[in-house]
Amino acid sequence: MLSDSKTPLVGIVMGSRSDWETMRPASEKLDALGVAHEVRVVSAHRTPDVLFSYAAEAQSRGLRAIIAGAGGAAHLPGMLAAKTSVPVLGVPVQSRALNGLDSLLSIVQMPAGIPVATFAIGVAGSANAALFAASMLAHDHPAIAEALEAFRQQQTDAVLQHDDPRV
Ligand code: RP5
Repeated sequence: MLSDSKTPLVGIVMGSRSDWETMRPASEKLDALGVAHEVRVVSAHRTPDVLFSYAAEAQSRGLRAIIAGAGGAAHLPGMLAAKTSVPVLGVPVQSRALNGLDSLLSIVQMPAGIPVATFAIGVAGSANAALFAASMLAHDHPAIAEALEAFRQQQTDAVLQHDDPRV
């Protein structure tokens, strides 16, 4: 993808290709804000060795945040956080069987000492994880700070310009 061409600052990973529709808004938001990022499927259960090497190399490859989406027995964010001190932002995928409550509880209930910042279930959490990652980077990247401010202003303007819900 386009954003892979520059050294990625953010890694977006997910447990399965089936998580992509949930994680797509994270990638789109980072693209819109000009945040270089990569997107990979990394499964805690089906490719555990890839998970370990991804976490082990994250810091030295320049990643400053990892957005990790997973559903059901959602061990990916927690296991990444166990193996790297790069901040992990967990996104619970809305599972078919239990609507994502299983994912949320799997991700949010981390033991003290291994933090995962946990976001809302589904696409809102995915978009917000990207905005949060951009905020984390803004201090050291003025262009990202500017893009974030512009986004927030546009969002506010859009609400104010259409504040009558009947039209
Ligand atoms: C998790 O299992 C993935 O994150 C996904 O949300 C869920 C189901 O995966 P698939 O069976 O669709 O590959 O590991």
